[in-house]
Amino acid sequence: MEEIRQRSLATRCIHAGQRPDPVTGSIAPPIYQTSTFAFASLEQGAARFAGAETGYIYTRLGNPTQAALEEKIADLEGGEAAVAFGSGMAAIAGVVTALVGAGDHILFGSPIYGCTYDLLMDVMRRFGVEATPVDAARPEQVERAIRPNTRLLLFETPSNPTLRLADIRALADLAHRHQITVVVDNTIMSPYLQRPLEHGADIVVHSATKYIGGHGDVVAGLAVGPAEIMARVRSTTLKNFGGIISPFDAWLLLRGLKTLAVRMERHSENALRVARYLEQHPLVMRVYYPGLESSPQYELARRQMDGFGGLLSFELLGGIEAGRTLLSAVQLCTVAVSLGDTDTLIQHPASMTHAVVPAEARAAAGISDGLVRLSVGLEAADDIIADLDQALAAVGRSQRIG
Ligand code: LCS
Repeated sequence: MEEIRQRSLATRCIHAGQRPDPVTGSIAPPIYQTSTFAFASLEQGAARFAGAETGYIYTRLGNPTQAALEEKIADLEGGEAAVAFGSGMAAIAGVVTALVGAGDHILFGSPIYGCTYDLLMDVMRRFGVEATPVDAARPEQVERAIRPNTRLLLFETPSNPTLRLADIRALADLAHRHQITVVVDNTIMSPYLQRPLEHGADIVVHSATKYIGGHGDVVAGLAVGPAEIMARVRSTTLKNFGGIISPFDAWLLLRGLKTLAVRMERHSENALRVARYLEQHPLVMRVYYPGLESSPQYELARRQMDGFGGLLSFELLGGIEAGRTLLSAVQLCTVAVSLGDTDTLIQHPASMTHAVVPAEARAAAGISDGLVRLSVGLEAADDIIADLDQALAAVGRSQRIG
């Protein structure tokens, strides 16, 4: 498939990893909804288990629909190989546990998705692995936190939920000077808007539940990186923890990826309009969106990303009470966690996605109790803005009454 990599990303979203089914000519990939595969002979079964012959054995060890998805995402991220998982957390846990062991140390960018924080600070600790949060936007702080046993640097850029950016190139250069593997969670951008491997990262992970699926109907995860590391992930943690993706969910992601380019362009366009609307609203103190010229990280965003994406967050005047009123007053926006869906979703990180992070750690990461997160969907931007406008008017009325 080398020549497909010469084509533009929008074309590759549609064509990468795809060839007509050799038996029927079906263009859409078949869903190989099977748990196991027949061997032609005892010898063939033994040869497949021994690795002497390639071919499928059992769906936890590999399946053609999963393989088609892995080939496509490896192409889009510009990596050698990929492994698909049953959720973003399975992908993160699968990569982390394949690469570290008792006595090792992990650095991670803060803020980070709540369950990733919990995995690193609680579960990994119980297996003898220490983890330290750092501000990945400050490479000098990251370098100071490196220990002789640091093996992994894991961060999101932009981060969930404050959209803080990290300079992937700068962090990869410094981590590699210390033989540290760099893992970037690219969930909030998708490969259409950012490809961390091009900036020196070693491994990319995704909650494919978000923009890659794109329609809010599947939970899945992906990891992309060097073939040797991905083979290790597949033959250790994927195989033995068993957090695989189902063939049907792999197919849903293949379907979602076909429209990734047009969706990300529309998400970005809508989110920029919403961010500009919120920025001028008297009840909004601060908007976090890397596409605003007023963002302190605007230059880095332009250098590292091909667009600004669909996620933003904001602080309301009046803190948590104002947030409660806003979330009760929206009509078109749905109060729900997750992000990257066609539908606009609004949520309150301190009580929802990041409730598992201790209050002091949330405060240190800049997640205030008044922060509201908005995943801007694909509806008409005017309708999203009109809904926020009427909900903010309700906040204004409640404050005058209060
Ligand atoms: N990484 C990021 C950046 C995420 O936002 C999430 C989920 C995950 C990993 C985990 O992926 P999952 O296992 O859910 O597929 N983020 C969520 C959020 O912000 N709201 O609900 C889930």
